[in-house]
Amino acid sequence: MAKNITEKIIAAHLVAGEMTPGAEIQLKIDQTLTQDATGTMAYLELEALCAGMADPETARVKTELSVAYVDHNTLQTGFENADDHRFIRSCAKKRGLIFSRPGNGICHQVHLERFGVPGKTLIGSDSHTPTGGGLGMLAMGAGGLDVAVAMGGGAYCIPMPKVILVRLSGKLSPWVSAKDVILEVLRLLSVKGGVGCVMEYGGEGVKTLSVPERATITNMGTELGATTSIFPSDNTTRAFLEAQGRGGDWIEISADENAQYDDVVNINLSELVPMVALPHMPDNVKKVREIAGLPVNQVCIGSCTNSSLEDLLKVAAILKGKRVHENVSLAISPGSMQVFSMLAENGALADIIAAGARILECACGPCIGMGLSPASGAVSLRTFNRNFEGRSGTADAGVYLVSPETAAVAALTGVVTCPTTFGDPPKIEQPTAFLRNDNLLELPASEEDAAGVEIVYGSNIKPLPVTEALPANIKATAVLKVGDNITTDHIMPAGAKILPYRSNIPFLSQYCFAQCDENFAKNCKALEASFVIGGTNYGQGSSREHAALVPLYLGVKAVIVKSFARIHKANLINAGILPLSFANEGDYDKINQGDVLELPYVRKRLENGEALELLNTRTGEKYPLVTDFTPRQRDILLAGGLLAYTV
Ligand code: MIC
Ligand code: SF4
Repeated sequence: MAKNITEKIIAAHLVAGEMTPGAEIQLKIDQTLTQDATGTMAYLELEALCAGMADPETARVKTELSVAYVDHNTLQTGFENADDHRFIRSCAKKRGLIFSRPGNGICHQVHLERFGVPGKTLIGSDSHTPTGGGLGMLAMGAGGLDVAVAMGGGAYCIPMPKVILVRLSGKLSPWVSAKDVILEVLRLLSVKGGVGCVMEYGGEGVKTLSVPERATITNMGTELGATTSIFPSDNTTRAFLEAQGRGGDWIEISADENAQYDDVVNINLSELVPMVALPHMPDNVKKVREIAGLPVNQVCIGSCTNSSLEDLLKVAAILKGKRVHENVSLAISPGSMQVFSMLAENGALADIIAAGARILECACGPCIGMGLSPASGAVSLRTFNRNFEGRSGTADAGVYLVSPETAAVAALTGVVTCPTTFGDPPKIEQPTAFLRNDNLLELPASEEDAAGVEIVYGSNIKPLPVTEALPANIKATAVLKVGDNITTDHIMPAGAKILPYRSNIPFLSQYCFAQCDENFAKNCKALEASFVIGGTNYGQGSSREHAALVPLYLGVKAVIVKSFARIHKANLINAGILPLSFANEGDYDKINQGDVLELPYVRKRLENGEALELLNTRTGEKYPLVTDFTPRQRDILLAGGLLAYTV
């Protein structure tokens, strides 16, 4: 039978399950990646798994390749980050992973350059892992514990996705770029339009896009809620890998001629114009010209979406010989050491500096609120992928997501400007050979030496929260009721003040849901058990499992919502928190914050595969719940989480 690309890669990695949309499938994982903000937790979990093995001292990762990156917590304002990095480094050395040192770049950019392989599966403890789809990989974001299990050789379980074909025709006009393509897809489909789906790109337009452009699109496919996004692997992919000195990794992958799709979205690249996502959601998309003239205070160029050499060469060409507007602060973070070195070697960096840009290190930086928080009420144009309220570190700043071209032009004019009105577009050449310098990559200890490597824990690393087997009944208070599209940034914020404590759940817990209710942590602590009530697409955004582990620590027993985002639902199950959804969405309206709710006979009902119901003790009403757990998920929940189930 004719297959699309997604089906081909899934079929080649299927360990168990049926390839019917919605049914659970188990996939063999070839590669994993972690970053430091989720990595400390993932390696604590890996260590817990290793402790349960026959010889914990010599246990090694079982994947073809696993890389531990440090790119998020690079502001070392205290000992915490440096200690955590030392811990991750020691785990990498002992367990057989490559360690990418701080300064080497953002995990997704470096992985694309140095490690991604068409046709392979990759999971990463970061939601933008689908960047690898630009090379034709099946690359997915996951919680840290799922990544730890995959490192240990375990399969990765997901619901079999639907596959949506995004058929590209035509060719991008001058000044229009890959970011405008994905912003258009977001405008069409919204931040929940991709839930349960893989976005597979095809059509004649594909060959007009370079690998970094494709990677911009697959990276930000995450904002659709998609399981992942993927491009074919073709001659353009081959040329990119050859230029990276990795031509041997190339294989061709394309969809069969009569491949079937669950849906089709048609995009004519020739018709696109520069686009912008307005505050505070990536799908709040308009044409740049509709907001032209808006004064801009800050421009940030970088992040895993738009920090490739190609992006920054364009930016340098736009800035060359000009001066950043006096009202604008322009900051640029190259995506990797490769990009940074090449900009330096060919003189583009000098053009950027001369124009008045602030150069940041190769890291996530302002994208995750690590510095560069805008002034109060400021307008910040960013080439990033998320503009959630408060994520920049300034609650009332307006963050607008744009292409590097639109960002660079605004940095010069001081107002939002449609770049098509700015004159000749930048012309750049694709390199035929990238500069390769692996000085900041560390190889693991050999198998013989590994036993002698000591794992170094710092005092900021606190034990994982304790879980318990699912009780017979649960009675708890609806401690918080929130609306639609709640992000994991709402549940567990990031930013410079909090990120250093990613391995310290008790400390983090003070900030849980602070943006929605500043008393959340206090209220939870005063209760024995609590529930959170939410709307649709609950838990979208970051893959951080802290958004499950912290509520677990605070005594949240179940999250009851209209619908979930995929990774967060998996993280809740892994943490042993029940993720439940209303069978009738209208029942959401019948619950007030503060109501005492009950899940009667929850354990027995789950064991027997019976439907669950929620009793509201204030009104006596009973609300039926969707109980669509697979037998594996059920067993994990009964055991009190994935660690308890596995070890
Ligand atoms: C993000 O962009 O929100 C992050 C920070 O990269 C997260 C991971 C994290 O919270 O550490 C993500 O996207 O998964
Ligand atoms: Fe880093 Fe931002 Fe990319 Fe997340 S979205 S990995 S914080 S650059």
